[in-house]
Amino acid sequence: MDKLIITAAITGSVHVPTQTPHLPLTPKEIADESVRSAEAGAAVVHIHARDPEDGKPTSDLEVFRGIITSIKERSDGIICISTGGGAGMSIEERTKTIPTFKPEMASFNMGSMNFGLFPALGKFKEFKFPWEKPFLEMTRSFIFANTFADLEYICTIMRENGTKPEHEMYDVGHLYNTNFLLGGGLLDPPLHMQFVMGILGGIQATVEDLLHMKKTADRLYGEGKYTWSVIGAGYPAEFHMGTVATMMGGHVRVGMEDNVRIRRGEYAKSNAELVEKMVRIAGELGRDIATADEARTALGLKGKENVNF
Ligand code: KMH
Ligand code: ZN
Repeated sequence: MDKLIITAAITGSVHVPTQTPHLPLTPKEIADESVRSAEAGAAVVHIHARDPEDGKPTSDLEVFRGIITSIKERSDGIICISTGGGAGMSIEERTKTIPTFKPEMASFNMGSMNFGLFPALGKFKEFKFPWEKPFLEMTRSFIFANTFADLEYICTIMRENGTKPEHEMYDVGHLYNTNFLLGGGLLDPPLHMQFVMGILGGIQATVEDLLHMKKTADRLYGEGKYTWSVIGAGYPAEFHMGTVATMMGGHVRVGMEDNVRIRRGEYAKSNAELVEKMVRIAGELGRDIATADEARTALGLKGKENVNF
């Protein structure tokens, strides 16, 4: 089997600061956690930005610049920038990092969907920052919009800037949307996709659903003709899905964007701790871990020297 590519999704825009005291919020915290995760075995770090004052997801280019330049100075990990952004951001806000920084890799969300974060409201009486409660409440009526016009636009800017898309597939229909774009000549194979399992509004994190995603992708794109990774949202889904993907020859994403627990009832103290656990599981299953440069080759990336930061 190919070596396992581990992605660490460091902070995201799904969890609010109240959900764990360990969520990295400032550019320094996000960059430090990224460097430590890469040292622990992550070939890729997936980056969102947050307002340093209150941890609210932001699309501010200078905040992004601070994070990614600091990572690049200290690590050769692959930087995959989010174009999902945060709930309520426009498509322009979500994607302006691509022409600005020309990253090696960026996420690409493959369809519109409900994206419900509001069940977290029931778990807390008090919130650390005033924006958190209305943000979670708003997701009751939020549609994560990724229309065909948006998808075509993102295909164009990714291609223009030499950025490899990581296709986020939250449901089976997203596999078909992507195939439609591929058929229209808007994407360059081989594709790299990530099955996102367990978001409220998308397919759930069960082994049956993961197999269905994989079988459908094999039928559409050809077995072995694409690379794939998995996200399991929450605990224990992150490690359950990661274990199955490791056994099946896929790749894995872990990190506090998706899950804040290292084991039942215990917060992960860092993203590196989540990466270390995945490295241990892979070791027990006999799968070697890819370095960043091995992942660059496996994913066909343009290289760290060809970015604009
Ligand atoms: N937040 C995850 C469910 C993105 O940033 O573009 C998926 C994600 C999407 O990471
Ligand atoms: Zn993300």
